[in-house]
Amino acid sequence: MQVLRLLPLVLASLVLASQAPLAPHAEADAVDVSNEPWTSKYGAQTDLPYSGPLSFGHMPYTRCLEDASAKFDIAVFGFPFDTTVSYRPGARFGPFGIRTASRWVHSTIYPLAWGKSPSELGAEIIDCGDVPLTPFDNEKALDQMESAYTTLLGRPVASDANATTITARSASLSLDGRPHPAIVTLGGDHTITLPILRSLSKYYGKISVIHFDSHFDTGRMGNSSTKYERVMHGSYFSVAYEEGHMTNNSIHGGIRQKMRDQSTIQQDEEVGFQVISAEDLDDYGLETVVSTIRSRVGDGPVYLSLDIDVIDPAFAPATGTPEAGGWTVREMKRIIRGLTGLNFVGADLVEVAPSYDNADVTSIVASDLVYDFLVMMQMEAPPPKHKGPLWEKYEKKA
Ligand SMILES: [Mn+2]
Repeated sequence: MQVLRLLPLVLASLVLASQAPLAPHAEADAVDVSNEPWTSKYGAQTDLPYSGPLSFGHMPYTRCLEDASAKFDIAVFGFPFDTTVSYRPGARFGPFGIRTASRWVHSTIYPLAWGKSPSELGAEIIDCGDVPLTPFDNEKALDQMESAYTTLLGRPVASDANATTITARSASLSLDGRPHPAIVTLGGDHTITLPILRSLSKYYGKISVIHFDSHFDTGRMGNSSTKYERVMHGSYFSVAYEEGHMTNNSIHGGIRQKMRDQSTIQQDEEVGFQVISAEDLDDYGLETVVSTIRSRVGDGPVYLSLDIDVIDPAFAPATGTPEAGGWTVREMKRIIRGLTGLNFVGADLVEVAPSYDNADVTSIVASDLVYDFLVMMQMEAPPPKHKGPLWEKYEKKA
């Protein structure tokens, strides 16, 4: 048996030995590629939008937990975790799905609405890869997420404290007065926000949360629950609040879940939230929604958490607990633009479960919203309106 098992290795070494005199590639350093057929004719081996290794928006990819050589001000970080969901599983494939769709949102190009791309606003942004989270033990996985997040938060930033909006903001808000990287996390089910808030509060104290979701996520599990049954993707905010990581100034947007009774709202208020419902956007308009969110969270450290199910399932069906009657992608993007300039210290986009998708539509939406986060977190104020013929006619002052 032993011999049979070793046979392929023996054969391979025989092949290698017989080729040894013919293998000049040990001297690859000496090869001048400029004279080779490809480079002399076509130049660099560039990646096309649909080719190359998988990183968010074609940004540099480093496994940051094991390699501290690449410095960054903002990191994209994957938490492939979905073992605390109440309905459809599959969000462990969210980081993969979002990165795959992000091939088209290259970080060096920009839309009219922003006028700037993520990579031209000063901050060094890289994709730090995914955290290898156990799918077999939630207590351990939560600790792995907190350890990984705290590791990146503790890394020195790439830019001087005053050189970029993101580092200046971090230095002014952090308890130690030093700038710390901002992390945009790709979920994962929504429970990932709990270890993130545990980690952030160590660096910034209590955090106010802007939470876009069709669900409150401030539920409480019953008294017969075990310690880790209490932590699931509809209860983690209550756990985070009770542990002291959150202020009393958090706010939800896009809520439309069905409730049993008013105790849901009461419990929600007890852990520091106000509610902007999905329909409030129709009744009060975009500007009022934005100004209400801005004044609610104020000047302290703010965390942005977006469950893709805040978007109507017509646009984002691939998620664990879809709810009809949500915001459009364009409405969501405009609200996010309106929040520019708040003191964001981190953000996540969660609950993308690509196996329920059609034509990658949900992952495309998610990757575009992450792109928006990367611009929004770097700018000081919402971008002005597009100055086209409509602006000329209706807004331009004589
Ligand atoms: Mn939700």
